Formats: sequence, structure tokens, C-alpha cells
Amino acid sequence: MITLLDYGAGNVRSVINALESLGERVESVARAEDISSAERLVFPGVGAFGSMMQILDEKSYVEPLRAYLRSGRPFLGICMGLQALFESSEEAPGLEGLGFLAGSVKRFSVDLAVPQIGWNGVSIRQPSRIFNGLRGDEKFYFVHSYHVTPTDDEVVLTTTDYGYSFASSIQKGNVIATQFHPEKSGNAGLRILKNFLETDAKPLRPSQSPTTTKLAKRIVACLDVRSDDQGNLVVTKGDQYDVREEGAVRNLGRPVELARRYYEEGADEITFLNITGFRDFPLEDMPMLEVLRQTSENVFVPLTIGGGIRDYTDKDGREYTALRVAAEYFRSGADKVSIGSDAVLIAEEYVRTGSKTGRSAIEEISRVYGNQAVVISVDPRRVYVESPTGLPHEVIETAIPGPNGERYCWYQCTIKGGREGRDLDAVTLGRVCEELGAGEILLNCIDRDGTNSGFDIELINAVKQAVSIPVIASSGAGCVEHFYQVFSETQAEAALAAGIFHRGEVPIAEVKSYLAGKLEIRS
Ligand code: 1PR
Repeated sequence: MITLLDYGAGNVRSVINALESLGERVESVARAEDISSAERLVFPGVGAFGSMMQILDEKSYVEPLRAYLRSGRPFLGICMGLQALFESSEEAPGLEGLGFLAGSVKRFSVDLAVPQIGWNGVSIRQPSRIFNGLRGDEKFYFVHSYHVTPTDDEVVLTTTDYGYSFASSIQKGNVIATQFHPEKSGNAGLRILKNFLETDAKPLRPSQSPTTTKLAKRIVACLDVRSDDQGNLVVTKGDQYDVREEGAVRNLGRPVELARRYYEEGADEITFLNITGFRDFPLEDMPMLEVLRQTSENVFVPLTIGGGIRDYTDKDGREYTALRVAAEYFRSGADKVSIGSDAVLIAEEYVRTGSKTGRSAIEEISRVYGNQAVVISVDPRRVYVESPTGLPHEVIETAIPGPNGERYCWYQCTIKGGREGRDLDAVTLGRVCEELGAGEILLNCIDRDGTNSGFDIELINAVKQAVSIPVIASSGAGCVEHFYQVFSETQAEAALAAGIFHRGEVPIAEVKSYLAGKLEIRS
């Protein structure tokens, strides 16, 4: 039996699923005494440092945790569960951490996208039992804006490079903690969890250890999900967002099975978009939550879910907040939620008033679950114009002229799956959403969607230059070369595709083997 410290924020479901997949029985801490009586404790901290420490304090977990750490019993901290071990954090000045290790937590100060999101390697500094069965050159999934700075170098187990080298895991006696997420790091991560559980295993150094590490470009598989005309939940795919063929919804497979297949084929991340979420309220759409639950049982890479994340009043007048919808998605196994239509409305309001309400879905979800958990899904289409001046939009000069030879265009945001164009451009949307607390942009393009004609490089460059958070390029992938093009001609951190994967035209492994040696990827 293993004890899991779940203080009620974020996706601990995936940690439980990963431990259970290794044959462990997991008991969650319900009261402070459960910490004191635990034999092995896993602490997958999530969200922000301040709210984490406040909740631990409110639940009277702080002292039992400190006592547990001193006792020498096995402890595994993950992400915030690592940061909590230190004395303080820049994220919540004045608030004390557990103080088990000397040092503090600092925000990344780098010329790169923050948060760091994705797969990076580790340089091994000392032997440990958690390296059993690993080669040493594996990559693990990171998602964080802050990193620990231990005073005592001897506790550093691995370092990772992101602009500079930082401590990516620590070990002191039986206390091990990783900044990366083993439960989201595929087979290598599961191996780390297994090694943690095998407390008698001998410490060792793997045969390899890179001297420096690099964040990989991510390949994301996207599943657009909706009910077909018979009411079955299917993976569908549009051509420029039109998912019907001869009147019927295209059916490209079952969501849970396809997600599992893409995981096995090496997808670095999987995204589900509930594409009719704008009209069907997700909390009434239980099959989608069930898809997430079932997928997270055996898919150990990050899962994003979008569709219908907004405040909602049901037919009986009951009110639900976007935060509540997101919470249900997180509880069902999502690591990130993606907001589409509502983000456009929120950004419009912000542009109009010039002030934050503090209560928008973006602000509320990022405050509770952290910026990294909030993705903005943008559905723009090109609007050609004669001249770059006189418009309240970010206009770009384009190498692909419009139907009347126009050399300029702007990217109009749409809502409701492209059905309604708004008076807001995608560049402004990205910039505003970052300011409100979004952690990542999923940048679709209606003109390219399903066309196999390649990503819209001009769109991606325009948005990427306006934000400092990661951008996932989406729409139009037709061959392996398109992935190389998007990564070499833009600074996008990830590229997403749907149709070519669903139709089996270009398997994920083929994309990866084409990119290997040309770019940093996770093999
Ligand atoms: O507005 O918050 O309820 O979220 C709805 C979500 O559903 C949004 O993220 C929106 O992008 C998505 N969506 C709505 N309608 C459609 C549709 O296709 N009719 N799908 C839709 C968006 C675009 C991509 C697609 C890529 C790659 N799909 O996700 O997977 O374009 O495709 P490709 O590689 O085949 O070119 P809300």
C-alpha cells in the first residue's frame, strides 16, 4: 500500500493511475494522522506554491509532513511536491515552505518560453535506485515556471538545462523529489515510479548521462470528438472545420482506442477537443468525462481537454462556473484544459475595458491550477486587406496574396467552432490571454485545417512573436516535411496534427524518425 497526499488541486488521478498500473494499492490522505502512519508517501503537488502551502496549513498537514520527512521513511515529491521541500518561493514571498531542504524556489529568468513545457533530459549527478533499468538519456515531461535552488549541492540528483542548468531532482536519504512528472513521462517515468517503490534496490548510475540537455519539440496528436447522428461519441475530422461528409458526421474511430494507439506510437501529448462543447454543457456530457477517465488509466503522457469551458446556467437555472467545469476535467484525468470561444469573449472585454476582472475563466483557472494548466485554443481565419493601415488589428504582410491580389491580411478570431467571426485578431488574443494567465496557445488555422497543405507559418510567427508562452502550431500537416518546416521557420514549441494520424497516412513514428538528427525530439 502506498499513501498519496492529495490536497484537492489538479490532476492527481494520473499519479494514482500510474501507481495502480504498477500493481500498487493507493490510499489518499484524508486526515493528518494518515501522513504520520504512512509507510511510503507520494506527494504530487500541483498549482501554485502559495495556495499549496495555505491548503497544507489549513488541513494541519505541515507538521506531520515535516515529521514524516525527518523520519527517514520513503517519500516521493513530484513537481510542487519538490518545491514544497524548500524554505520559500518567489511565487509566494513571505510564505514558509516545509524547509526540509535549505534553499528557495525561483522563477525561470530565461530568454525562452516560460513555463517550460515539454520533454527534457537529465544529467545525472549521483547514483540512485530510481535509475534502475534506465539508459540515462531518456527524456521526462516538465511543466513549470519555477525551479528549486538548493543551498547544498550534495542533494542534487539530476540537473536539466533550460536557458541555464537547474536542479531537476533531489535526493536526501529516502526523500526523493523530481521537478518533472514521472506519471506523465511514458515508460521511462513509470520505471522511475517502480524504482521508487522498490526501496531495497541498490543505487546505481545509468550507463549514459548527457552533459547538457535540451527541451524536445513536441508532436501532439489531436482528437476532435463529438457525437455522431446516432449519438455515439466518435473522433471526427473536418475540412476547414466542416466535419460532415455527404451529410453525416465523419467517423474516424473511437476516442479511447485512438488515444491509446497514439500513446503507443510515441505521441508526446494528446489533446481532446469536444468540438460541440460550445453548445452542449460538458458536465451533462458525461461520455466525454468517461473518455478522459478511461484514457488516463493507461496513457501516461499529458492529456489536454477543450470544449465548453465557460460559466454556464442550466435549464433549471443552476449556475456553474468555468472553474467548476475545469475542475471536473482535471479530476477525470486532464492535465491541461483548453479554452476556445470563451477566451475570445474574455479578451474582447479586456480590450474594451482595459481592466482585469479577476473572475474570468482564464484568471480563475490559472490562479487555482497554475498558468501551465490553461491552454487557449484559437480558431482564426485570414481576412485579406488592401492596406496595412487604418485597421484596429495586427495586420501582416503576406507572401500568399489574397483572391484580389491583396498583400496584407489579419487573422480573425472566431467562436463556436468557426461559426461566428469576431472583431478581434489572433495576435491580440494571444497577447491578452497571456496577460490574463494563460500558459500556452494552441494555434489552429481554419484556412489550413484538414487541407494537408502545411502549417500557416506567417500566422505562427505573428502570434509567437507577440507572446512569451509556448505555442502549439496546428492545422494543415500533410507530410513529415511540414513538421520540419514549422520547427525550422518558426519558434513554435510543438506541432499538432489530426487527419494524417487518424487516416494512417503519416504515422507519428515516421514524423519522429524524419526529425531525429535534425531537431531535438523525444525518441
Ligand atoms: O469553444 O471552448 O467550446 O472549444 C471548442 C474547441 O473545439 C475549440 O478548441 C475548437 O478549436 C474546437 N473545434 C470546434 N469546432 C471544430 C471543428 O473542426 N468543426 N475543431 C473544432 C478544431 C482544429 C484542430 C485540428 C487541427 C489539425 N479542430 O484541433 O485538430 O486543425 O487538423 P489537421 O492536422 O487534420 O489539419 P470551446
